[in-house]
Amino acid sequence: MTADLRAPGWWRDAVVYQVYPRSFQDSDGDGIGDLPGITSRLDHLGLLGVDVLWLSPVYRSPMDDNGYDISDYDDVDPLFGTLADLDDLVAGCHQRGIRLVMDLVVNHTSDEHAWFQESRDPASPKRDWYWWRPPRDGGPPTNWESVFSGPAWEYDERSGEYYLHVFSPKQPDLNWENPEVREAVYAMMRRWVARGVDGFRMDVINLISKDPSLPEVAPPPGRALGPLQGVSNGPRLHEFLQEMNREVGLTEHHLLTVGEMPGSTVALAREVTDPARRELDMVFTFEHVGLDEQPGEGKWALRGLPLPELKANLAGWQEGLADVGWNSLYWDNHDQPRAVSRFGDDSPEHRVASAKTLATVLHLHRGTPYVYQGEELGMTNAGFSSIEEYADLESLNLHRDALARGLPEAQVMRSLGTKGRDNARTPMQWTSGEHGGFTTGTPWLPAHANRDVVNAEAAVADPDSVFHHYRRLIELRHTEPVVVDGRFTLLLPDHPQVWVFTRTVADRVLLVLANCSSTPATIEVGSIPDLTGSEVLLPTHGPSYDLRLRPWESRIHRR
Ligand code: TEU
Repeated sequence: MTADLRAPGWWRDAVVYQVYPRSFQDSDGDGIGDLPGITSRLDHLGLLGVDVLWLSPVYRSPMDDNGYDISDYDDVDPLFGTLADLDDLVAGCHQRGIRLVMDLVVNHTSDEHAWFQESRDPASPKRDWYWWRPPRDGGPPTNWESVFSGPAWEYDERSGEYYLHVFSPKQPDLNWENPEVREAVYAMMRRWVARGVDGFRMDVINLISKDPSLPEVAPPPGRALGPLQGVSNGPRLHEFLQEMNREVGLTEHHLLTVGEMPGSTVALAREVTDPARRELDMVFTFEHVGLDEQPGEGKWALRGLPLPELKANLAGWQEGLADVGWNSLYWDNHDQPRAVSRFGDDSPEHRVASAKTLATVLHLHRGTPYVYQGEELGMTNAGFSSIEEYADLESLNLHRDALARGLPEAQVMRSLGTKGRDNARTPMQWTSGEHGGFTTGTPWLPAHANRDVVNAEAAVADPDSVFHHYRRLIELRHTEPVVVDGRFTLLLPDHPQVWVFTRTVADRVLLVLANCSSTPATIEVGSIPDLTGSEVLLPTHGPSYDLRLRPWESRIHRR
């Protein structure tokens, strides 16, 4: 555990663990995870050695989007517990030296939030808190599409106007052009800081500034307009982030800030995370999780992912943020499929080694790594075969709309099985028992059948498990400064199977060798630095200096 977690830049050698409350641990038998459940499992995080817990939303919510639609920012939803339960969780974390980061969803509220309820009245002083616009040619004001299918505008009978919702109609977008909106958000954030939280993960934060002229966005030829075009990275983004930082005291209080920024580039991230500008500490890029889709066709248009493209993408971010700014590192979260099923090989033969190797590669990059619950066990995609098994509104809407457009159901189910968000949301697998020990009731999503093999109890008991590999990687970050600071250099960029790179500070060098494929791979002698005299760390297949790597074999050489 790092010594002083609230010193400036403390998050540089930290590892963050994301908890999706609905799926982590149920304590009252209603089949839905809750805050007392999370608190009861904190020893798991302590054993893993993580420094920060990022808590996905637990605020009051109608749960249209599982809590990313907030109706009261100052209260906990009864489904998850009470404010007192949240205080207990914060205290339980702090006792273990773990910091707690809240999810902050302020691009939009729920349509059931009091602000929006008032805003529905055209005469209300809060009318301008959201994006209300008259119809254009009898239809929506612009051709913008919602991320969750259909137009991004919803018609309101009462006023005869439309309101903007980039996500579901139950998630109206706040109008950040209005200074009262911004002050209300900052005041709420200050209340959470006063309550003892250690930072914020900011949901789609680059969407808070939109082009107020609401430009028409032309659909790319031959396909529907993609979501997020015209609504992100607006002209006042930096101004709003700097104002938020100043008004809440984000830098001053050494709070961790990570902004989710779909559609951001290295150049934008470099500006946003430049400490001198006082905006955010780091951002979540979407570039590497978009490489397995047909370019420009959206997340459901599947495509194989050539390893050189993935390596080049991460290397580009490493280089772009080498001198200024900071990276966040992730494979997984509650919106993405499981890493081992997506980038690895989740077959019984290769699951363990591929989960370890993916972890080694990610955690040895420069930046702050994020571990999504269950990733440390090598949990796999849900394996659903019928639409009835899905719960996520994005998946259900897609299924309905794609079938209506005439897409073959088999193709739609393949897309959902590969990319659907419920893949990451099945209950955490604690034991091999009923529902994986997640609940004594009926879980809101079924626990995966592979819980008899993939579960925390078995993983903790087995020193060769994926869990202990993650634990050692986290320990290595805390004890080996090169992991935190070392300059990154990608080697063999075009090799289709192996991921090889070095991290260097002065004469201290770490060389990472990883076969990211399910067949043996060979590295040519002379194409990488000499391994003689190096010490082998965290090998997946036992210490070795051989340049023929077994499927998913990886190791770190230290000199
Ligand atoms: O996600 C924003 C986002 O753009 C994507 O992750 C998106 O949900 C996904 O790619 C859809 O295909 C954030 C949250 O992480 C997500 O859970 C919420 O649904 C969304 O914002 C709205 O709050």
